[in-house]
Amino acid sequence: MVIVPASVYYFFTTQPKKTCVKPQGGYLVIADSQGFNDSKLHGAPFKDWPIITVQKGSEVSITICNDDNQAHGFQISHYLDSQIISVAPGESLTFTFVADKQGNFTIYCSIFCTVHIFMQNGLLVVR
Ligand SMILES: [Cu+2]
Repeated sequence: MVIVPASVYYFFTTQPKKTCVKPQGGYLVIADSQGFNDSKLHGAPFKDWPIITVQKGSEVSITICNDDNQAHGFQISHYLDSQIISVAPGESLTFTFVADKQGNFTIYCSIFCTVHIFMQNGLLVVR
């Protein structure tokens, strides 16, 4: 059973990766051996990547696609950290929430994986 955090009002179960597309007006995060959206190549863990910037009060849709051969967690502090969310290899997950709190929130993989260090410094910036 998936427990939906209060601020997340659409939360779809994982689907085969074929369905993995950028949500309209939203954001696509690819998890693979290079981290989240090639975060390893963008200086992780010393630099934040990916960085998703949104306006406070806006509706934010994120699809996380797991292109790796191992499961990855996907959490956003405050917004999505009340449960362990994991996406199996070859699956994707889409969720939508209202960015109701201003600030910087860490996007991170929350389960053990071999590229964990490259998946700890994503950033959601709510302005
Ligand atoms: Cu991971």
